[in-house]
Amino acid sequence: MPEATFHFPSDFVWGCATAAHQVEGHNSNNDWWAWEQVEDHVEDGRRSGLACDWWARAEEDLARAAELGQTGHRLSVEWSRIEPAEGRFDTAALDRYREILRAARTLGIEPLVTLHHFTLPLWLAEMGGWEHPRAVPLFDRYVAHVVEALGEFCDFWCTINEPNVVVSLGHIAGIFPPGQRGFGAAMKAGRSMMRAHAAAYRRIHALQPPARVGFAHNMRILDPANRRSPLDRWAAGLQDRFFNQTFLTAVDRGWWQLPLGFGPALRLRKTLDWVGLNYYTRDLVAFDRHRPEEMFGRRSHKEEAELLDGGYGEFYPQGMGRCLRRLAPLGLPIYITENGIPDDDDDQRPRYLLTHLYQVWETIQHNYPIMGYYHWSLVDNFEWAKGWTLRFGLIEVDPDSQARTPRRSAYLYRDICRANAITPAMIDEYAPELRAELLPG
Ligand code: IFM
Repeated sequence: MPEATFHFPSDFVWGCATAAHQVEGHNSNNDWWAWEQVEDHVEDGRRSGLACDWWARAEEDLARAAELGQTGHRLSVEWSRIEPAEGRFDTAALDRYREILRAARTLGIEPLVTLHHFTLPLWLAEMGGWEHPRAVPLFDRYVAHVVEALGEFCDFWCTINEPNVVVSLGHIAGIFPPGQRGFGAAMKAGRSMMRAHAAAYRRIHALQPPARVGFAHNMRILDPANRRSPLDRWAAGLQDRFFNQTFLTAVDRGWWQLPLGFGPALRLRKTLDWVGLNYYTRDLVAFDRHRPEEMFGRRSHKEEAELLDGGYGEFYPQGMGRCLRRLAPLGLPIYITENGIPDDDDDQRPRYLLTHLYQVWETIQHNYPIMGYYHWSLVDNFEWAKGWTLRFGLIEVDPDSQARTPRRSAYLYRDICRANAITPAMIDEYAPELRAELLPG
């Protein structure tokens, strides 16, 4: 009997994801650039600097992606370049994005454009960022300019990347700008981001009726450290509801539902054509009454668990399937808008790719509408508060020399994209230790 080959649907999109501030270089007019200049804000003390020099060389890396068999690319546009001062729009910046998107199309790559990926223009950050009462109309106006300028090359939009991460790390943990530590402001910022999402959704459809608009939601598996402990289950449930559910409930039901109760109804329903999943890892949560600021939960991992580099979490492919199944009741097409691993020496990534994509394939067999997969990331890039310590690229980048070296998993991913399948030969070549798990019998 021939061995199983795991085929994906014929119109499945294969690509990678990047974000403007992490790859473009010299985005010096936003809140992240200002944040990086302060000692101790970035782990290795290094800054985004020239990043991957995409403002000059995006096309070169997109050509590499096309050679590697990719048919889609998720990138973001930088608000602070497009609107460097309130109400002043820079047509040269928009023209540069037009050039990049045109090049992607010419290479056979369909762009998915994110309108906000973590960074705010400095002028808006100085006014109070997402908490400012005019943040939503200002975002709406910026989105209108982008769609008018780029709509010729793009009708596939992601409004906001990971609002739950912005709120958790920027407004509660204080390790991303604006560096706050408190729930009140966090809830206000989160609500404002979801209202901005809804305004953008409506604006884009008004300007470009056939557009497909969604947002990218980061989901992390948060399981109780001890399933038999009611307190661990309670703390894990609380963290899970806040991180994984609040923002989904907002767009699904229109409720801004706080972790311990209900918030106001917002006009958010029916503002998604698709939903994006950014999945990476899992944590275990134990009750800790000394951590009210972390919803009484302490994160850990099992001693025997395989961990990812730099304390990024646990190698946990089943989480991909669990998150996809959790998104299914929304009844929307699902794209995996990010999934990847920090792995400088590429010793885990081939296995990570194969096991996570196997989960995607398996979920598709149950008729879940999963339409595409964007690996994070095409190239190593500036990893926010972790600086250059975490390397997520299929292609290694030396930020000093700008030299590119594809890692072995770039070729594995190429083979998967070209075959639109995972084959036994790929498993044998790139991760033979998975044979028993993926090809039993
Ligand atoms: O690099 C980030 C990206 O900007 C948002 N999602 C998670 C990635 C890896 O940490």
